[in-house]
Amino acid sequence: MGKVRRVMRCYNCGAVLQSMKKSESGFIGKDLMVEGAENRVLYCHNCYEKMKAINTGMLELDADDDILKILDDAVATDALIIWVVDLISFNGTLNPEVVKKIKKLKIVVFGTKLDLMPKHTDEEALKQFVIDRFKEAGITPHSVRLFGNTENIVPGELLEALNKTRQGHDAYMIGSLASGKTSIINKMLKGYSNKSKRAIKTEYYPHTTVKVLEIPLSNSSFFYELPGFSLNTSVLGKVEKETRAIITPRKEVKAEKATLDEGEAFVVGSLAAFTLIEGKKTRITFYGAEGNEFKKMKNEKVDSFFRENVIKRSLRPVSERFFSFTDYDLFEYTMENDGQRHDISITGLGWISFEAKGQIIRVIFPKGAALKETVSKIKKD
Ligand SMILES: Nc1nc2c(ncn2[C@@H]2O[C@H](COP(=O)(O)OP(=O)(O)OP(=O)(O)O)[C@@H](O)[C@H]2O)c(=O)[nH]1
Ligand SMILES: [Mg+2]
Repeated sequence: MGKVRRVMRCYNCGAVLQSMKKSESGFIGKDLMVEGAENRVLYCHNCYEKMKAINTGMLELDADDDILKILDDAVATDALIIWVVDLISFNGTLNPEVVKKIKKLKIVVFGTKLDLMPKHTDEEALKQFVIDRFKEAGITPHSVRLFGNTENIVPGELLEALNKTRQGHDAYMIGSLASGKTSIINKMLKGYSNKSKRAIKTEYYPHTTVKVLEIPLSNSSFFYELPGFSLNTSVLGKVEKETRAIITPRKEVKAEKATLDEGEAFVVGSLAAFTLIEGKKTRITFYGAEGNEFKKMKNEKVDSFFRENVIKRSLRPVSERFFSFTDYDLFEYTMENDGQRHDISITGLGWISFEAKGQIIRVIFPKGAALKETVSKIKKD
């Protein structure tokens, strides 16, 4: 009798997988077609490269060409850059094209929404985490400062610090949509009096179609707030308004603890699942908005649960845009065995934190959102 073998397809594009010709569709390295591979999720080389690029932040800038154009002026005048990042979810938002353009300039980083981070957050460690992410992206920040809604800033202090750092040069404030730029400017303006002949105004920036807030700092230097970068690598930019309201933290993020046995998945509404594919019992903590709801289930139930939950809506958050398995990305991390706490974060939704012990963790999440694994943002549980 002849031998039969299951023919496998790429999980993303459906091409029949083959290890013979790299130039043809469905190519996959021989080393991945090992015994047991039929029980794993496999991508062809092309799809894998494409997705890896998306998830390591190599996304094309959508409609942000105008921002790049404005930044040309910042580069030409050796301006100071103030890069505002939302501490809750900035992984995957450090756009490589922006980085490439401005990395030679002096860059100050402001981290916002500190009040939404867990109370036991170690601020110094968090600052270091921010510095490390910027360094990874190719930028060494001049300084990092963290802000929250609850703190009081002495009027004039921010402006004084800005003037000292910019040394007569213009300053450009950049950051993702809703990262908190305007909120910081409002704090900064508390100590501001306009001594120039120009007014504060919001105007179309020359030769672009975007409006920029312009604040005169002297007769010859200005502060600009640029429009926010699009949230195209964040779940926030991919779901409906009602769903966005559920996954946006309004107060301190909630820590949800769970213990996973091998083969168990921790599901966040119909938007994400973290599965312990291989490894010893693992305690995880999920950090995210209070509106999220969770469930533990067997790994093989996840796909059908997502589909049904979009109709039943028994577990929030739910998005009409995500229900079939083709709407999600699927990645597996083989963790280090360093005994340190690590995070896997889905930009705009939240992150899990756990001790790395060589586990294999599978993550299902909205297609196109950034996924990132790092050492923990907050060291303690
Ligand atoms: N809890 C908290 N909320 C903040 C903080 N900073 C900003 N926000 C909120 O985040 C949202 C966006 O803030 P903005 O200051 O408008 O953000 P932006 O970067 O100017 O947004 P765009 O100009 O649209 O790109 C608002 O709802 C703010 O109230 C913060 O430190 N803590
Ligand atoms: Mg703004």
